[in-house]
Amino acid sequence: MQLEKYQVDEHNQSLLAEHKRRFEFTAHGVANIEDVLQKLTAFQIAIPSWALGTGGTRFGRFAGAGEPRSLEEKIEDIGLLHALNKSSGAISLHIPWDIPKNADAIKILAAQHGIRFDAVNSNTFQDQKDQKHSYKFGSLQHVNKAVRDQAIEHNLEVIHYGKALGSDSITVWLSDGSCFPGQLNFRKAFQHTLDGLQQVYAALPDNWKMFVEYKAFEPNFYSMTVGDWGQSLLYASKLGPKAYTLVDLGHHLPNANIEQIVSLLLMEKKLGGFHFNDSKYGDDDLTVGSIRPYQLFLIFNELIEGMDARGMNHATDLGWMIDASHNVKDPLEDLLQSVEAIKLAYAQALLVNRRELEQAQQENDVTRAQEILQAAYRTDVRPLVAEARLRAGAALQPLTLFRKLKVRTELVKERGAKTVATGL
Ligand SMILES: [Mn+2]
Repeated sequence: MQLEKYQVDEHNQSLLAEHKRRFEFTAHGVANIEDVLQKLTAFQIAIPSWALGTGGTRFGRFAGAGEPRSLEEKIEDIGLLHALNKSSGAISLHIPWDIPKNADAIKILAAQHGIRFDAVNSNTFQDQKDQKHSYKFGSLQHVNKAVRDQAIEHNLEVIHYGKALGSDSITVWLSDGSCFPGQLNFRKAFQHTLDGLQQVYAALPDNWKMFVEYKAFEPNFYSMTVGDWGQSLLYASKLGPKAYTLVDLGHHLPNANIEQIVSLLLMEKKLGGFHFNDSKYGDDDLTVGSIRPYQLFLIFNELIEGMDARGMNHATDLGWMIDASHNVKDPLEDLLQSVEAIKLAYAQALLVNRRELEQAQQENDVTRAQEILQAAYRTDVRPLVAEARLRAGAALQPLTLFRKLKVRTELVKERGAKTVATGL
């Protein structure tokens, strides 16, 4: 299914008068409105190839209908999202779930939808069919060199596919760790992992980045070999200037101050990218902004503060990706909601009066500092995000249009009701 421009135009026309009223009301109070709109338009969020089908838990998976059956159909799905919101112009691929059989053809297809290839992701947390050695006891940390070599070889293969598609970064997330005290020699596990990452790093093309993603627990529950931002930073620092820490919002212990982590990583020039999702308990992979929207705003507040301090381009200097799993909602609807939540938090953070906040901090005026942040957070920025979409040729209300056009029904007609996408 492909969205036609006239369908978007008709939708926008029907909502235009009401939108204009709302936009003018909000825009009135924003001094740098054109700058804000320009930044919102430029800001694109990569959609993970593994999140276009229904996810599952370790207890079960209840597949949806009309799920994409191939990489081509996944790109088609992201093309639909991008046509609706003009904010999802990138895809993040997981190898080996989505190996491009014909890279040139895939590249052309993606370009037709205005989509580029963001970070490629390796997978040494599962055993693949016909794989010689098992990752049951880890991959790069493994006590057996043959297992480590196999994991390194896989990462090199991922870089190979990424190069063919025009990607410029690899995300390495390791499930390595231990479930019981005594199982692992922490120091040796770290050293093996570092050695493996160094070999992968050595194979990076000049313009590539390597993202080292950390996670506090799961699937290992006693120790994780890349368990927190300190360990990730340690690896990234030892690896070199092309290696960065990747922050996944769901990969912390409860109540971690993620905005502070972000601030300090930016200061150290070691924040590379982001995996957006939301959670109540752990790595819940829920819709972005569905549980803790204020935290998301505070994170964006630090991102903007830190990026501006270093003169970074908000849209291009960090990797912005969603990493979520959709177990009860339509994945495409969930992704539309997630992208919207990210842009709302970004827009709110762009409204923070930084000069006044700095002054309040200098004067230890705690009340004023809180008021400044919450004034931005409590602004209804939905009309600003909608206006940026309108100017980019997207729908004023992507989700409304998605439902009005019965996109999922169309996809079920094309693909069938019993399709299961590869992925989580
Ligand atoms: Mn992640």
